[in-house]
Amino acid sequence: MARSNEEVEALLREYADLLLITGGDAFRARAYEKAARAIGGHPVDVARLDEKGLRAIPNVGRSIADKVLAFLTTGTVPAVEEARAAIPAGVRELTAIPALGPKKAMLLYEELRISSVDQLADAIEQHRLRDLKGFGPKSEENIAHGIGLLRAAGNRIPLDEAMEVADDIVAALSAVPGCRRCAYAGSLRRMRETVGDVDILVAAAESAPFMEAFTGLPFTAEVIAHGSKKTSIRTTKGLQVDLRVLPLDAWGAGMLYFTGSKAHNIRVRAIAVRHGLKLSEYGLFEAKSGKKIASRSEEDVYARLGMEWIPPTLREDRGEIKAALDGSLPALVRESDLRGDLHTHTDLTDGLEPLENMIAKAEGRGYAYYAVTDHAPKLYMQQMTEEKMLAQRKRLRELDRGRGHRDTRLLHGVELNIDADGEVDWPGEFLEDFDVCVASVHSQFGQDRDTMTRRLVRACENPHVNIIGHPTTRLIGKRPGVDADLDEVFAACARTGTALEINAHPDRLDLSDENILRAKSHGVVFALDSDAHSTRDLDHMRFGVGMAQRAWLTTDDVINTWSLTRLRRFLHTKRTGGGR
Ligand code: DGT
Ligand code: CA
Ligand code: CA
Ligand code: ZN
Repeated sequence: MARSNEEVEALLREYADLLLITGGDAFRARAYEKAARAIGGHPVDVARLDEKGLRAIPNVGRSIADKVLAFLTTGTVPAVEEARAAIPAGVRELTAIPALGPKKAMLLYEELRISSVDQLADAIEQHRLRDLKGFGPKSEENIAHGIGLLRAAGNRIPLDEAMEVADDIVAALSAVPGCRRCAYAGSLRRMRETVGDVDILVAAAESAPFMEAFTGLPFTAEVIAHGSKKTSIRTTKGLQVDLRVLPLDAWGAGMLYFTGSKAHNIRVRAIAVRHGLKLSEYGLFEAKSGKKIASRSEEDVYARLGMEWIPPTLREDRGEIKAALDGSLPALVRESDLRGDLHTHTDLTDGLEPLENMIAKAEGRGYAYYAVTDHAPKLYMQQMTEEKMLAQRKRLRELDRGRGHRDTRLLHGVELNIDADGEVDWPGEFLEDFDVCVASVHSQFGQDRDTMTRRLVRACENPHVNIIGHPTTRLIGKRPGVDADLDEVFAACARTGTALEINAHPDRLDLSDENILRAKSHGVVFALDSDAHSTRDLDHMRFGVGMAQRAWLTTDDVINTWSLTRLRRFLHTKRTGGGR
């Protein structure tokens, strides 16, 4: 399983943070961070590797490999334990606040004995930070804003983390004898971008064996409530999971009820009432006689209310009930509809794996085409040059030529940087030889609304820019989206034939479902991209598909579900001034 890679990644990241907090060598800390990223994205389970195998991972040297081995064999690493002992846990917690680096966190602890987010919020309220060296009224304001963001994310968990836990639990409970059905419901089944708690349903005659198995799971840290109908636990990562066991005959009604959303349920129930019926988690009943009419499957229940079955991603009371009654639900885009990925990286810039690995994985996903879009030079850390780009293109064209006609066609692209004025890295003469150009904001996120709007519109007006990457640049729970008049940007995209990205990385999910809906109303089309930096990241697509479905998108709206011929025509039309 990939879990040990993740554990090692978390450990090395923690160590890097601890090094920085204690004022250690920044270069060394960065080395640990790079190794953490490489191991987190490594396709092979590190628990299966020896010292040599570990050191073959990029950015993993001897001393790091030794620590990883110690961790995998003994569960602890002395150097990490020492660093942990030197710093109160709360100080590291402070570094989770956007706008607060490790050095400042340590200073706050040393000078003011602040070791929790709550204490820090109090200190800001009392203006106790502004007199510290390196702080001022402005930094108080920034940190207060960061605390607000952290708290707004609340205890909600990113979609991918919740999904992983849920998949594991469903697998474990499905193996318990007597299990007739097992699935997750709730906001996770609806693919909301964050999840409050995970809701699992089991259909079985007896509940006790499932409740036992559930509370005995290896990552169950705490049992919150233990009953025969419902049991709740908290995982070691702090996520709450509710398990409900119901009779097989009530499976459909139970799934419908616990999938929600609450607003959807309320509307469905109102329709039941109009038919003289009563709907609960146990089934659909005649109000007068109490006779059961439907309960076994969701399809049955919806059908008896005169509706088509409604995909869970639509169940947000955004018009889906009316559409289901009219028989006009959209044919939602599915992951299997995707014919390619138009935004991916390799180790030529900040990706973790070479071109060949990324392509092999793309083939494995059955793509008809695959674009490599490494970073352009204005992201200075990546040290891109025209020569490197051209060398990559040459290599990619060779690989593409040496292939059969059923293989994935390779496209050479680039991820440009939209600078403060809306210009991009290279002039048109250089850009016109790329198959596809993504352009994204990677700097100066804090520009005022007018400037940011003009900046994005300008990028859309560039005839070589095909796709605006992660359009708002938000990081869920960490960084808000940029301030811009999005309606104006969306209108510019529609006018110029520029696609907007639905970035499927679970930290981004950018555009969000609501913004996709708004953009669609302007007539925009979308590119659903992984923005992969490793082969594993290519599988993030499912989360982007969730957002697209929540926004009612069909294959007509998503350019990378189109045939290569249609896609090329779309890309070409803008360049030749066709617009739309
Ligand atoms: P979350 O956990 O905050 O991400 O969101 P949900 O939607 O998973 O909410 P949760 O876990 O509280 O409840 C799961 C589903 O159960 C919810 O989507 C709809 C249903 N449900 C819960 N409480 C009520 C209620 O009071 N009325 C109705 N109609 N449905 C409810
Ligand atoms: Ca839930
Ligand atoms: Ca729940
Ligand atoms: Zn990218």
